[in-house]
Amino acid sequence: MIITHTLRALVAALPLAAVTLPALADIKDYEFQLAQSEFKQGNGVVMTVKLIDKRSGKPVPDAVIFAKRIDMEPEGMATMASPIEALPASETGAYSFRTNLVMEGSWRLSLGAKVQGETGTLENKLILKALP
Ligand SMILES: [Cu+2]
Repeated sequence: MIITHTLRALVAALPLAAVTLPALADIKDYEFQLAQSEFKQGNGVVMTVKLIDKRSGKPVPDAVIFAKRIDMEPEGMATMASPIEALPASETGAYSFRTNLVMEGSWRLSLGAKVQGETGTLENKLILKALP
């Protein structure tokens, strides 16, 4: 009987307990940020982004970047894309890529990622510049 009563009390308390838990993270709490946004135009450009938890400002490691694209959409040339390859991480929460900025001007880096422990997909578009 005591056990039954305890269980009943626990079950009754569950909805309240759920309400008082800290708010769960949302995929919108995360953001990719460019470590640097200006590069010398040319081949072999290495770009680094940091994945930041906006609530804490801390870098987030081990994201799975399943989509990446760089193109000149900001210059009205969305179809002008360049090859882009992932490089090993240089530090925790940092993600690096090598590309060929074949033309001076503004480029758009589009990333799609899964964050460990979060549902949903993070999609960010970052603007960078290729300078002469
Ligand atoms: Cu172009």
